Amino acid sequence: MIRFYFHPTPNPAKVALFLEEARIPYQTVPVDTSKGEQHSSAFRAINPNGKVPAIVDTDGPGGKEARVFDSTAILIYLAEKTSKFLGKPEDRPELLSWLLFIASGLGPFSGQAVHFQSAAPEGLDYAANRYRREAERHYQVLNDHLEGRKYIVGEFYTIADMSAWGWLDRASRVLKGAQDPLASFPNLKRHFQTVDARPAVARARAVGTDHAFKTVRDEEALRALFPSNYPPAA
Ligand SMILES: N[C@@H](CCC(=O)N[C@@H](CS)C(=O)NCC(=O)O)C(=O)O
Repeated sequence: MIRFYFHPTPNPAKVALFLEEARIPYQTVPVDTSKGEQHSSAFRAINPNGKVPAIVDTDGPGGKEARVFDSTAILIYLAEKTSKFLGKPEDRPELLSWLLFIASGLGPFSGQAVHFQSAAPEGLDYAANRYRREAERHYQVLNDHLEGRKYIVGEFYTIADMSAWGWLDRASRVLKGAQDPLASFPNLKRHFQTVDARPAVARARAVGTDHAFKTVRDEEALRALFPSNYPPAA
């Protein structure tokens, strides 16, 4: 059994998609990040970084319980465990390259673009522009790569496609104000639509909908989500 520590945000969404694609049994454990549940000592024992997603596999290597944190690590772990969505062995160098491109580039720059356009105080134009343009640059790199290709790696749908989907789903927030945010990236748009049409996506979108996550951005939420803005008193 997999325990899946979840909040309805892009990085957990990738893992929800994998679990639904692979049809492996799992139990969703809501972590309400706006209430600060990611900072509890019980959750930090599962992810010392205090972020979602994380999983606990009660049947990990050697039959022992294992924790895995960080969406890309979880995707690789589950793909290897199930031998699913890894593509061909000869495409592994490409798979790892694109997974890490998404994990260290497309994802974080998208996240910071959302933060500086929608959460940070007004007037930080330099930061907002930098992250938005870097997100666009990463979109362009992936768009160029997808020319003439259905999927990111080889001929098969892999965890790289799931990983990209998690963040591309938030393109309207990353490129805030754009009517059709992926219109300038036609290969990326086609790729997103291909993945988004999969039946497992609808199931992944339903994960956690039975839980009332906090949506209000009050003082508690701001302190929970952006603790570096509230350094402890010296
Ligand atoms: N590199 C990590 C990033 C995880 C991350 O930033 N998760 C966000 C949700 S998408 C989160 O937990 N935010 C709450 C917080 O930062 O306190 C991953 O890919 O899993």
